[in-house]
Formats: sequence, C-alpha cells, structure tokens
Amino acid sequence: MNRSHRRLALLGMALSTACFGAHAYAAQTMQMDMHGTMNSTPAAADDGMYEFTLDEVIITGYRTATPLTLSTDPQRPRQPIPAADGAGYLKTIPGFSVVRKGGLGGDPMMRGMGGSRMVMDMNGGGMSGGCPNRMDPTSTYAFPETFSRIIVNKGPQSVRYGASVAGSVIFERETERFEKPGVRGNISVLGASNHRFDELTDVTAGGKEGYARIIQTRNYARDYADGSGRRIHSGYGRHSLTGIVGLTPDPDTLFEVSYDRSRGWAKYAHGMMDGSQFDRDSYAVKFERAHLSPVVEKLTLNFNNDTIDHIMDNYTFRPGGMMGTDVKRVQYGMRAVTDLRFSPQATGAVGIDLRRDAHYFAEAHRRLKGSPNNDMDIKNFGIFLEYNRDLAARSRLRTGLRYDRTETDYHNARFRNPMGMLMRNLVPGSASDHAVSGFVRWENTAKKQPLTFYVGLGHAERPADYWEAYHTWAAYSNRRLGMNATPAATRPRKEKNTQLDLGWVYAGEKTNASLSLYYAHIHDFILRLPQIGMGMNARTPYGNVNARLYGFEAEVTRTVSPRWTLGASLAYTRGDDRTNDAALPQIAPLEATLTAKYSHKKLETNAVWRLVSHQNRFHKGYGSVTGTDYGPTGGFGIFSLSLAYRPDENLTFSFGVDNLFNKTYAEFVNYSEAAIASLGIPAGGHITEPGRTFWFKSSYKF
Ligand SMILES: [Cu+2]
Repeated sequence: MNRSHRRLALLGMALSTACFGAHAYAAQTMQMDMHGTMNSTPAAADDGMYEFTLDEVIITGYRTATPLTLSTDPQRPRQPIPAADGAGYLKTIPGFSVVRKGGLGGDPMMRGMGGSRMVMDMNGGGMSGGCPNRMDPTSTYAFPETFSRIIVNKGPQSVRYGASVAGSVIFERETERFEKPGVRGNISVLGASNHRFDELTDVTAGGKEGYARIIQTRNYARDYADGSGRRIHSGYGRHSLTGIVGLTPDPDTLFEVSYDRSRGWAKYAHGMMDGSQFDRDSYAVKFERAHLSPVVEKLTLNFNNDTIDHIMDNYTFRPGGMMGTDVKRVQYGMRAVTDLRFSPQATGAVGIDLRRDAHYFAEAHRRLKGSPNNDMDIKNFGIFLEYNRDLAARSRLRTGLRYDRTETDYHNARFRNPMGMLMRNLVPGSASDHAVSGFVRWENTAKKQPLTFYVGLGHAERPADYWEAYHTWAAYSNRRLGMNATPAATRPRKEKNTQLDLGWVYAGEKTNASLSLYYAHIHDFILRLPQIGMGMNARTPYGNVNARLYGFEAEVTRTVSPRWTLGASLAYTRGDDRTNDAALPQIAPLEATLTAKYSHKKLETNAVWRLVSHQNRFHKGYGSVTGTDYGPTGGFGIFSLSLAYRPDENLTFSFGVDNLFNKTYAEFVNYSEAAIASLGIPAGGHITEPGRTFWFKSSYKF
C-alpha cells in the first residue's frame, strides 16, 4: 500500500466519522488471503478446502464446496449488514434463523433447532452464557471480526465438538505466523443508521519465534426504527479487548495464551428486563504439535476458562422498575485431540474433552442486593473417534463415534423478591446421563465433473441442558409453593435424534451449487411447555415429545459473464410434534434469497432480494430455550443495494442501503412477551425488524 492510499484510508475514516456522528475506528485482520485460500486446520485437515470464494468485496451469498460444511470469512463486509455479534452473521446463512430480542443477543437456530442442539465452539472451547432466560447465548460473546473464520457443520454428521443434534458452529481464531520480524494490522469502521457505530483495531507484531496480538472492538447503537418509524427498545453498547501471545519455536509447534474480556449492555424489547451488564473474562491456552510421527499428524491441546457475570433488571433502562438478578457462570474446559494418518487412504482422530460449569444467582434489586448462591453444577466428560477411508479413486467413507457422560448437581436456587420475601427455595438433587452419538457417511465424486453426492446416517443424543433442567426444576420443586418433587423425578429425558442427510455439491469453475436434504426423527424431543402461573410465580417447565423434522437448503451461484455473478438460495424446514399432533414450534418459514453482483475493475455493486413466506404453522406458548411461538406471520420481500470500491487489496470502502423500500416486517420466530408500560410500549406481537438502514464500512489492512 502506498502513501496516497494510506491518506485515502484516513480520509475515508474521517468522513465516516463526520457522516455518522461517531467517534472512533475499527480494524480487522485478514488471516485468509483475499482469494479465500485457507490454511488447513484440525477440522479442515482431511476436508481440503471448505469454500471457494470469489474475489468479491461484499459477501451476499454462500457456496458450499464440501458436503454439509461451509465456512465464511467474518472480516469482510456483508449485506444485509449483520448485527454485531455471532448470531447476526449466522442469520444470513441459508437454513439459519435468529430469535430477535433487541439489537444484540439474538438466539441462532439451524433448521429450526437452536440452544444446545447446535454445538457452538469458540477459540477451542465451548462456552455458555450466564442468563437463565438466554439473554446471552454463546454467540453474543462472539465478536465476529476477531475470528479468522466461522465454520458451519450441518446435522449430526460430526462428533468432534460435541454431540450435535442440529449441527455445529465453530468460531476459529488463527494468527498467521511471521517469516521475518514485522507488524501487521487492520483497522475497520462501520457507521449506520440509528447511530450505529462499530470499530475494530487489530495489531500483531512478531517474528519467526512468535507473536503478540491485540484486538479491540467497540459497538454502539441506539434504538432502531422499524419501517413505520416506531422505535424498538434495542439500543446496546459494548467493548472488547483481546490479547494473544504465541510462541512458534519451529514450523510444527505452537504454544498460545490468550485473554478475552468484554463489557456490554443491551436493551431488550422481548422481555420483562434488559441486560444492564454482560461481563466476560476468558483465558485460553492452546498447544499444537504437528508431524509427531508418521501416524500422528497433529496433537492439539486446549484449555479454556470463562467467567460470565450478567445483570438483568427493569430499572436501568426503564423508568419505575425495581427488580433485578445477577447471574454468574464459571466454566472450565479441556480438550485433547490427536489427528491420525494410518495410510494414504485412511485417516482418523481421537479426542477427549472435559467441562465443568458452575452457575450462580444473586438478587440485584434496586434496593436489595444479595450474595451469589450456587444453584447448579454440570460436569461433562466426552470422548470421540473419527475414521475416514478412501474406498476407491473417487469415493470416501467417513465415520465418527462419541460418548458423553453428564453429571448435573442441583443445589438450591434461593431467591428473594425486592421486598426481601423468599420466592424460590428448591429441592436439591442430582442426575446422571449417558449419551452415545455417531455417524456414517458415503461420498462419491463423479468422474467427469466436479459433482459430489453424499448420503449419511447420523444419531445424536443430548441430555437436558442448564436452561431446560433449571426451569423444569423451578416449575416442580419449589418448596415455597408447597412442592416436594426431586429434580430427577421431573427432569426431561435425554433427546435422541436419528437423521438421514443426503445431497449434491457441484463446484464448477463458473457455477457452484449445492442441495442438501434431511429427515430427522427425534425421540423425546425436549419441548418448552406453556407458562404456569403469573408474575413472580410464573414457571416454564419442559417435557418430552416425539418430533419429526425435514427440509432442504439449495444454493446456486453462477458467473454469467466476466462482470456479472448471479446467485439464489432456498431454505425450508418443516417440524411436527407427533405426540401432540401439532406444529413443532420455532420453525421459520420458507425463505429465498436472490443476489446479483456486478464487478468491474475496482468497483462492485450488489443487489440482494430476500423473500420470506408467511408462516401459519405454530403452536402458541410452546417452544424451546430460544423462545416460544406466538402466532402467524405474513410473508415479505426485502430489497437491499450496495456499492464497494477497492482501490487495492488492502483497502475497501463499501456503502449500502438495506430494506431500501422501508418495509415494516417481522420474523416468525421472535415474540415480545412483555409490555414496557413506562415507555408506552404495548405487549404482544412479533418484534418488527429495522426499517431502511444506510451503512458505510471501510477497512484498511497493513
Ligand atoms: Cu438475563
């Protein structure tokens, strides 16, 4: 990058600051080069490349290059402009939907299944949020631009990161090694309507022996306006800081220590309270050693420690309230994985992981603060095996097996109301679960064309998670309400999914297409039941039903001329609760996206048209940890445009308008349960999405 470009970058940032009334900058790292080639990672080692990425500036669509897996670079601009957390980035992937609560903290679902059905792994470990009402799913703490890539594995066709009922999402962070001493960095800023401002600064200094890296992010937005100009209670602010030190004594060894800290707050339109504090402090240690022997390709050790301290209340951002709760989760995780190569045709892996997780509650009322009491501890031990074999020149067999043991200790969850009256006093107990998961998949690539067919059968079992266990316990074992049931007596049985996945992936030079079909039979699906009682005595238990889900995702991208690329995607899921003969709740309707990209030299323009069908299949009051169904929604089409200018590989400017026609619309899966009387906001209904949104993003890499 020459000097004039540097000046241009600074000018652009100054301009964006002026345009959007904002006050700082953001940056990013591009570990992946601009053409999307990737270094192999443990997960990628035997899969080769995940995705083939065009030399595009703005991401508007996804291309699957290997069966059931896709990867995306979170550091590039994308349209529509996503929310500033992990869920925002997942929402644009076909097959994903997000339960909106406010501006941040949406709860992502894959094929209608979220929460613990979708394994989430961040920087080498699993991490859960602190809130019993899921104000902070894991993705809330995933600041996308601080990661090198987001990898999605669909279905129970992987066992490496946990028993994946719906699939897994991996937020991976890799710092590129230095060949000689130097400094690398990225700065990026984003300004948008509603006073949104995101910034990221990412600087790495290092040499052959190691590196030190600092990443800072800042996000802020005021309440957004929907298409009718109505303000939605959704403002947020947060700040994160990451420090990483890595030692690379030789090309085969990496020892890395990292620290992640974030502080935040968010207003929530969907519930009785807002998140006035989201504090996270994480430490992680990673050790990697490659080529240990001809058989042992790689050894990876991870240690993670995460502490979440979250306060929710109705007095910080709403006048007149007095109630609040401080919840805390302290978790430790350890994972050891060995990637093996038995012969040129056969590879495998073996790994174990251990997790320990303690949850705490304390009163945080306006005038009454309590001290933390440990309501529940969960310990998990998991072991997995993978074995892959080439059967013939163009066909492969992939298999995996996993065993998990989970111990849940129910201590007590004493909780007082703002007047000091004991409202919750639960019966202690414990439960132990065993779960076995596995898959087998056959893949075959055609002889004359880049077309791969796959068919796989998978099974995944998962016991009730913290949210399901806690709420069911609170519903049936509260001594204050005269109940004496032990938690084990009412705890939902483990959920068992058996799923068939099949599809085709076509990765041609000009055309990329994929079709994936699935059919899942879930025995003892853990279903959220309608609320019992009102006010402080409201409880939401969970129970088991038999369920069936099926659907598909289809994507096609075609370069029709040197300047034009057209794309389309379609995703559909249908879910049935066979026990109650009803719709399975929280299933987003049929959705399609049409995209057109025109690129010429340093300029690129995009049009994105997202079309969502109406949804009449719902089961009011029923749901999952992510949320409950409320009622039907109508269909809508949202049209967005953008323009990008990339003077050279290191500098980009992009500008866009999302929801150009300022439509008022709502996604099916969310629901606002509480009125905010003091702010004149009525209860009920689906939360409407942002109206016309202008945005500008610039990034500069050095
Ligand atoms: Cu909360």
